[in-house]
Amino acid sequence: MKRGLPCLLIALAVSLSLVALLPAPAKAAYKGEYKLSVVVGPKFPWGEGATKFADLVRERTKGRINIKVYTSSALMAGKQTNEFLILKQGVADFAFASTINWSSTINELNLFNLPFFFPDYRTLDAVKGGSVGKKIAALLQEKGVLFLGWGENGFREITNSKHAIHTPADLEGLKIRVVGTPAFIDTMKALGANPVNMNWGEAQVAFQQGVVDGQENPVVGVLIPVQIWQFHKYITLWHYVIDPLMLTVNEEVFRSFTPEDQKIVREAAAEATKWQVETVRKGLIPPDLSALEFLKGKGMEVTTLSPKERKLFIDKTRGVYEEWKGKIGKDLVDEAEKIIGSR
Ligand code: X2X
Repeated sequence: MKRGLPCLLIALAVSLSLVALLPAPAKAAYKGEYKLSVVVGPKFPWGEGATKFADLVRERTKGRINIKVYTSSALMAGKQTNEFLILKQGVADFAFASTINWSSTINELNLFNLPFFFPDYRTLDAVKGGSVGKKIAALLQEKGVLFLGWGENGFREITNSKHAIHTPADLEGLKIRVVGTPAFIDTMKALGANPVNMNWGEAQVAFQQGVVDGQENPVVGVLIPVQIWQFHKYITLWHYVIDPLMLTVNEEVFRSFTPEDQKIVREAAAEATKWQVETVRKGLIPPDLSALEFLKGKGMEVTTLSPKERKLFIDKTRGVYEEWKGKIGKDLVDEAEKIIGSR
């Protein structure tokens, strides 16, 4: 028994030294911080969705993947249409991005900029969740960006400080701020407005200073967070364009994660985007129209277009629709048209 102990100690020492000689188990080289880009501020449902995703990932990977959310276009010095490039180049690792801001780089995303194309949430969900959505995800992947989930900014409605808009004639000559994406300029011009393109950061100052007469953005996604009633009294619910968000990651970054962590990232993305879409639609779907009531309570005059009035806008922008259908690719638009049904 007494001779057993030294033998055991020797054996232990030998095995320990062997362990020390073995190479460390393969471990992914993770960064201390992963950057997630968002165009708007942290208090918008869009920014909150990004934070929720980052928190879920950090918590479930026990801090292995530490995502920091960079709001207000901070990673691209305010220039929102550069966001896809900074993600591709690795300046950002993740982005929760609007299709609008990426559409000048990825032409097919102009599908969502087609004027008066998506009539409601049902058709939007069918397009995103079906073959067209898959094609868009594949397109991004071809360019080195992995799609993780659809969020939403919302249907974009027009507000202004001058008068109620019922017909295209009411838009005549109004100076309207739009994102620097060609399809928006074309649509506004076709409607007789005077479009001015501005980055989001400058746009908020322009509303305050009355440099523009109006703008277009979603009610819960943007107009309530920026308290648009302080600057514009009139809003027309015309649903002219939908603004989906895409939660995405640089593919190389994603591949550097272990399979276990990749699964966590995907699940967190599904959860955060589901929550974000629900949040941004709240108060906008009958019978709960509390978001619109809220705007009225703030003194805004809310105009809903009759089908006849809406048709006037559709007719005026038909040329833009056809032109952009050609630019986007007839096949993709045909496929979406089929899913949507009649326009
Ligand atoms: O700039 C806008 O209007 C905004 C915030 O909605 C987008 O980024 C598309």
